[in-house]
Amino acid sequence: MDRRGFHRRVLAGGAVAAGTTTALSLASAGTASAGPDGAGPDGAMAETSTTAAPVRTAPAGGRVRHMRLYAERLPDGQLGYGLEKGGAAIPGPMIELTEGDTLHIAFENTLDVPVSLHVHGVDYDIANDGTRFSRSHVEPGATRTYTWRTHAPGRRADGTWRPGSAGYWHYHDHVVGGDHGTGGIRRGLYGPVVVRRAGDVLPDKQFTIVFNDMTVNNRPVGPDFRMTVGDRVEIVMITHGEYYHTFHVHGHRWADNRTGLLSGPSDVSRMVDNKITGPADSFGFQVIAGEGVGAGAWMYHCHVQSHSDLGMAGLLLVAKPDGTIPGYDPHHPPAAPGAAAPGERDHRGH
Ligand SMILES: [Cu+2]
Repeated sequence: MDRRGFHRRVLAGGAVAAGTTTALSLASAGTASAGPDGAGPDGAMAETSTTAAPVRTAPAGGRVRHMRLYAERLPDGQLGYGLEKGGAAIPGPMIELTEGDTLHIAFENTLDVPVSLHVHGVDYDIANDGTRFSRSHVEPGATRTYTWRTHAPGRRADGTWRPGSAGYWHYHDHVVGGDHGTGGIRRGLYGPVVVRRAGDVLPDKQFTIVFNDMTVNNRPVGPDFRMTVGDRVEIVMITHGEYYHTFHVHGHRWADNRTGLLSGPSDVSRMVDNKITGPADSFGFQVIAGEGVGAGAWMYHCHVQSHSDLGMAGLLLVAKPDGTIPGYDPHHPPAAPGAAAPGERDHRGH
């Protein structure tokens, strides 16, 4: 394949982002509540933050939810998961839960080969594993309901603690092209899962970035993502394929822990802006777009130099409230206002 360089991103297509996430939100719009621990006094972030309103937080878990999911062939021959027929994308839809939730997924295989749905991080029994070895795959034309459960941290009888399900996880095929789903993953059958703890801070916008072999979201050049200064932006980062990478973001950094956020001034989590990641790893974090640094075309990329040179790079297009991006010379027309791209979720309507 012709690996085009970053400067030729103009060929990536008219849409700004491919990887902006279509989504199923089970955490839906949370309820407003007090700010997170460690939030500064009013005005502490006034220089760049427009998020004066209290943060929204994840509601209590314990719900039983149902959804439909489809495996489909995309027009370009790649494969994708989608929430409706004709709606598949790469990455697949973001699935959000709160610890304690149960999710039943009626999964229909519209492909001409067997496919499955295998998830990381949450609770499932062997009948919901999504592999041939447990006969939990789905034949062409068939539908199977997978059940995922989640739980909050709890004390075991021996006094030790069982961790909760909260985390940035992912799902993928485990059947296409072999018993490990290597062909399915390579062609795009993967997507993000976010399990929150009740009370976790909810983002305004979400972006999913998947390093899959030498592509980003199965595109030879990384997609661009649009946001506005002050947006609370969540990035879910997943890696698949054959290689190790490092995920780097310009101008922003995060805590290398479960949420990417500090719990307070005494939280000793290490702050990073570059994180090594290998096949099937996933992590996520939230940043305030442009906080302390302002609007701009902020790069994200793999920091293995040959990988970024070959196209594993894109832009966080952080606009001023008036929509302008200082210093940005677009190589292609911006997407229509409000147009979301695969991998993006917008909770604020801009
Ligand atoms: Cu890389």
